[in-house]
This record gives sequence, structure tokens and C-alpha cells, in this order.
Amino acid sequence: MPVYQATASAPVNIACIKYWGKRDTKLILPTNSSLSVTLDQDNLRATTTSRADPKFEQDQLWLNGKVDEIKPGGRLATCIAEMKKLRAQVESGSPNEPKLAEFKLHISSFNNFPTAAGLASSAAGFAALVASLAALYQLPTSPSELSRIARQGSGSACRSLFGGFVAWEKGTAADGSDSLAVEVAPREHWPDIHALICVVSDDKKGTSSTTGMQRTVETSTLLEHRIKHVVPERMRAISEAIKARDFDTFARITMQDSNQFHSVALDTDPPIFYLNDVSRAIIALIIEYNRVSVEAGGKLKAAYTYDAGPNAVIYTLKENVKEIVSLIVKYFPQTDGFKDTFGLFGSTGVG
Ligand code: 2P0
Repeated sequence: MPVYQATASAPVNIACIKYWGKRDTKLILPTNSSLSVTLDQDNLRATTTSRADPKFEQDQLWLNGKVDEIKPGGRLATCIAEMKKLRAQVESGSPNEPKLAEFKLHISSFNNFPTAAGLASSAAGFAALVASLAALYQLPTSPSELSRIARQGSGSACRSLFGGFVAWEKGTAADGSDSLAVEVAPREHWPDIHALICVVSDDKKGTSSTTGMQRTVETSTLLEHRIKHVVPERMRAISEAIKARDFDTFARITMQDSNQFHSVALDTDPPIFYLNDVSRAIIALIIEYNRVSVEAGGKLKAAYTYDAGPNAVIYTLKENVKEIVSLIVKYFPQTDGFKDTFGLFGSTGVG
């Protein structure tokens, strides 16, 4: 009896232009396009093994070794059903193919990032799930097509199907068929860019992204302005900056968009606060670091960005990594009293 099994892994991505808000919560269609950098480090990945077997009685998932529920009609069940549908299409055209779409699945997924990294795992997790099923089912499907399915697991997951610099085009179709991830540039295009992840706190966040962003959609007037008048131009300009390897422009837009994302969170009723005092102190440090460079006739050397939590990601060029790490360690020493609230997780090349 042949064994039908495949393993795939997918990395974490960090957005420069932030996704925040859905126009369709079931299909996970965003209110604006977004753009991210996929981190290219072995210890920031989810790895998923999927196995199909006629002897299995039900679809079953293990997350980090523990059984996890596959809720009927939930996001996971939707992704699995969509992948089975694609496999069934392959089988209907080739009668000799084994009927894998009819077999139940056992899926096992591990995140290898330290819990202290405080990084969201859903993006890497759903991307790895979809990639492993695509391999198991031997689907002739492009990463963009797979991103349409990963998106229905968690919006940001669609961007983790590509390495390098990735845009999630919001699309306009009501069925979500054009809401896909596309590659802006491969990782090799700009190997000098690095991301430093500064763990300010590994507490579970107060307001989940899913609930927080819908509260913003319902109550923030600033979000409307952002969607219509800000993001489209930023998407164009940052894509151009990436293509031209223009770090100064890339950094400026990345910081502006992090600031605006946290502004719309604050403009939500009741307001959502993701940054804390340490996050704000890191912002001040990066602003000062850039000011010294610009006043000496240079350009921006670093960009901070924050997601739905207090941890900082600092983008910089390879030549500045050492200097920034020593500044952070100097101003945020990891003394005993501070150890739990601030840790430098590491530098990760994206190229
Ligand atoms: C992003 N975030 O673009 C933004 C920036 C958080 C802040 O994508 O509801 O976990 O599963 O689609 O993907 C977090 O949102 O939300 C997120 P769902 P998701 O990376």
C-alpha cells in the first residue's frame, strides 16, 4: 500500500504596509492592499506534514504535538475543503490518479520559533498547511493561486507563500478570486536588507487582530481616509523603492505606515493600544539614530515597524546591524528586572 504524505514549511512575514480591516469576513477580503517582507531564517518557520489514508476515519490536526479541533465551517476546514476541491479536479481529468481527495487527512504542524519571540504564528501556519497539501495532492498550482486559499485561513498567511518582498493585492471581485499575493521582488534582489526582532513582551496580546480590525472597520473614520487616500500611493511608492533598492524611501514609508496603523487602532472605539512605553522608547531611539545620519548628510539607516503588539521589528541594511544591536543593548540592557520585558531575539537576513 503506497504512503501518501508530504511535508512543507513556510516562514513568518512582517508587513511594511499593514493589512487592517476586512470587507468580507468569511472570505477574508481586505479593505486595503498590503506589502511585507518574508523573513528568511530557519528558526522562524512553521513545518507541516499532511498524510492521506483510506483507513483514517476523520480529518485530524496536531499543533505542536497536541490534537487541535478542526471546527466545521471554520477557517481550517475551509482551507482543507478548498484544497480537496482542487485535487478532485485533477482526479476527474485523470482516472488513473489515486482518489486522494476522498481520503481523510492527518495533519501535523510545528512552529519552531521560540515562544519568547512573540510572533504571530497563523501566517506561517496556514501557508505551510496549504503548501503541504499542494505537495501531497501534486497540484499544478502557482503560489499566487495557493495564496487565495491560505488567505481564507488567515489574511496575512497569503503573503508567506512567497519569499522576499510580497504584495497582497486586495482585488475587487466579490468572490475573492483576485485577492492574491504576488511577488514584488525575490529575496535575492536585495540581500543586504535585514530585520531585527526586538521582543518587548511575549504576553498574549489584549485584542486579537481579527476582532480588533473589525472594530476599526465599524468605528474609525480615519480608516476610510487611509484606505482611499493613503495606501494605494504607498503601495506604488514602496514597490518602486524595493525595485530600486532605495532604503531611504523604503524606511520612510515603512515607519509612516506603522504609525498610521497604530493611529487607526487608537481611532477605534473603544481605542486599541498595541504599543507600550518600551515600544515608544525604541521608536525614539531609531528616530534619533536616523536624525544623526541625516544631519551628517547621510540617509535614513533604520526603520521600525510594529504589528498588533508591542514588539519592534527594525529593518536596516547589513552594514548597520552591529551598530543597531549595540545601541539597543546599551539603552535596553537585559538586566534581571528587565529580562522578561525586553529581549533581543536576533537578526534575520531576508536575502
Ligand atoms: C499585517 N496584521 O499586515 C497586519 C499588521 C497585524 C498588523 O495581518 O483575521 O492575523 O486572520 O485575517 O492575518 C494580522 O492579521 O488576521 C495582520 P486575520 P491576521 O501583517
